[in-house]
Amino acid sequence: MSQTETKCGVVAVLGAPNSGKSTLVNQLVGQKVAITSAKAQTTRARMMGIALHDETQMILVDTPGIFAPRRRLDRAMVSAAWEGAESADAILLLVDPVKQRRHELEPLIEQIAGRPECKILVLNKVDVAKKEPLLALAQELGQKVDFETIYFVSALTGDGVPEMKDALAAMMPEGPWMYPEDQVSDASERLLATEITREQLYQQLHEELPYDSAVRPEKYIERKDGSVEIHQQIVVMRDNQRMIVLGKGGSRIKAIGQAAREELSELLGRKVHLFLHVKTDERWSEDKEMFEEMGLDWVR
Ligand SMILES: Nc1nc2c(ncn2[C@@H]2O[C@H](COP(=O)(O)OP(=O)(O)OP(=O)(O)O)[C@@H](O)[C@H]2O)c(=O)[nH]1
Ligand SMILES: [Mg+2]
Repeated sequence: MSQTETKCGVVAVLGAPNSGKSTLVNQLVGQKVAITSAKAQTTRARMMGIALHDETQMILVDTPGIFAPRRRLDRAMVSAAWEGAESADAILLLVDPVKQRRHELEPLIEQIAGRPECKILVLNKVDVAKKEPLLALAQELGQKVDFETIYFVSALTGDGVPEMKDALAAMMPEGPWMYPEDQVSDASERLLATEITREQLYQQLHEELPYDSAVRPEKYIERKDGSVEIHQQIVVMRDNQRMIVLGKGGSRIKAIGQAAREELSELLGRKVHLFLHVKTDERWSEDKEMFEEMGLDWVR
């Protein structure tokens, strides 16, 4: 294909925590590239999913949900989200019409209203939302921000997503593709592997534990038989959290490891040997090196 025929652009996905941004990015890419969970603040760093549509390549920037930051980690997450929007060809503002999360949505709307990029409102989760309040919400938000268009979708079921993808592709500028045709994300396998383990922490642990933990890559060894041996460290803040992650007789860490290993070997298409170690480090969320490893800037 000659360069003049191809199109390539950047679509930033912004929204309050838990609005379904990562689910939508996975749906647009057509496979899982970002982890999701029922708990808010799952995505920590900006991540790119790459979607193709005929001659168009769309770089979808999945961002951490925007909320009022308290810890340094929160501030870095929110700053990463805004950076993701910088000079995008389109910004999708994703809203969960049921939960809405007004305290987070309102300030976000205010900031987005003043941005120069093309803005699109996406009301997500239509599979669980009632129609009338949905339309009222669309109208209300449409008065606050100059949206180019409004879409009603379900990122989970895929309802309305192909139509939206068509329209987004049509908006992308002409230009050469930025990534090879078969690349689906900007994350390495090594990084994806730590994210898959972190997804299990969100699924299997409660209260503050997922927020107080991080997963670091240690070793990634290609074995001669085609399988891969992965060692990771789960870092928590306190010793009692370490005990919870381990579980009775190591039962919890075993379940986390098993679920992560199964998912990973499916995603990577080969056998995975996963070794998890749990470490207590009360200062990890104030550690510059950890931030860089996670793909976050060290913000004040
Ligand atoms: N019913 C329904 N649930 C959805 C839909 N889209 C996402 N969800 C659910 O909403 C929850 C949050 O989804 P995520 O994709 O992790 O949300 P996010 O916006 O990336 O969240 P953060 O990364 O924490 O900011 C998960 O439990 C998803 O399964 C949808 O269209 N319908
Ligand atoms: Mg997310």
